[in-house]
Amino acid sequence: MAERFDRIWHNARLATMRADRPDLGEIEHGVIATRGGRILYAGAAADFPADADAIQRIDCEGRWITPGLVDCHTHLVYGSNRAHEFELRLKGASYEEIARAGGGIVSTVAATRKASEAELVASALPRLDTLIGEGATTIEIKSGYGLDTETEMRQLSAARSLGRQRKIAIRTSFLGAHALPIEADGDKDRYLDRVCNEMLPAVAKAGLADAVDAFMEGIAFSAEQTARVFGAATVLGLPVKLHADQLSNLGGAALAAKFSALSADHLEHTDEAGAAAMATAGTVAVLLPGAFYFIRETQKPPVDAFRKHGIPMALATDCNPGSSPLTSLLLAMNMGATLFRMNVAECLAGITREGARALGVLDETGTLEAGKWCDLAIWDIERPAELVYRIGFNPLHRRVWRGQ
Ligand code: DI6
Ligand code: FE
Repeated sequence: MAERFDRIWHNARLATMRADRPDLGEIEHGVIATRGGRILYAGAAADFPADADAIQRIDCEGRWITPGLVDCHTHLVYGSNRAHEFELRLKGASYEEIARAGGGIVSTVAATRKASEAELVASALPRLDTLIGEGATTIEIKSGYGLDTETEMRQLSAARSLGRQRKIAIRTSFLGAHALPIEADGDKDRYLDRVCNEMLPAVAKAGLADAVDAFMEGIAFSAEQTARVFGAATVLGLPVKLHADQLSNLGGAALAAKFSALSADHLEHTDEAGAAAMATAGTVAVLLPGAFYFIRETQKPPVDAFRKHGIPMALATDCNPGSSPLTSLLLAMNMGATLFRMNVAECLAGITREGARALGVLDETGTLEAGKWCDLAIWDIERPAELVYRIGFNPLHRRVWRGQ
């Protein structure tokens, strides 16, 4: 008996984003068939039985289908916002000055500590729904606004809860080494003792983190301090990733590579040696043009060096209240193109295949391929470049998560 599919999308144009195909891996006359939430077929209509049986057949009327979008770097869960600091910056204060004056990350920490888990979930939902409204099917969410065991765990637990309240896959990262809490009184090493010996083991034991992140920067933690956190993560079997070389070059890319990090993120100040190390380690470069734009950086990440070394480039929102209050992957692509000169294929791969790679979930999602989850974004567009070219326009027709 011929197999029966749950659903078949036909009369579609596919941007499969397969790594083994050039450009977008386009298929002009395409079909996708799903069963049990997985893609069983994504390819040319000519190679698919015209009379295949399905519970539901959907005529896409020539619309484009891409993989569901992946936002591989967000700080989506936090208390309050920092619009008042934005006003200060408009009067001339810099992001680093505000941070050094006790504002910045630690002001969000104070608000996050005051918020209950239900409040954190409620305030994050509109941001999550905005991402979902553009076709996101997988997003990463970091902690890092608690800086004590209880609040870090509450943030991560809120992130997991978001994944139960919406049809989306959530990957969490523990970012205890994000900033120094006020009560640490300037003693970074003693705070990191707590991160490594208390917070990280508690988070790991509760199964609240899929990865461990750190902020390596003059206003945050040094290479040596970051290495301690990564060492502790490695002992617990958790993969690492790094906020690297965002405001200065402290060798973050190379350190991330040394620990075989899934990704190194930001990278505005990364040099050739850092890029070469990432290439050898297979570390993904996650570019965050929203933060570059919002804090009015001028030094761009070395996209040409990443291309030369064959380093996969992802794009993400970095959604956070201080340096990137951005909830649009479509706008992140436009900025990746306009500010960083990434091409259309790189931008689209950045929020699909390479975002999935940066989260270590490329075998599950990120391209249209048999065996993966059936995560789709169906678009009312004539050509894929429209997704990158428009500013503030959302042509999503339908989003499909795990076949539904
Ligand atoms: N780098 C960033 O851009 C964000 N965190 C980080 O490590 C900023 C977070 C904030 O300002 O609240
Ligand atoms: Fe970030």
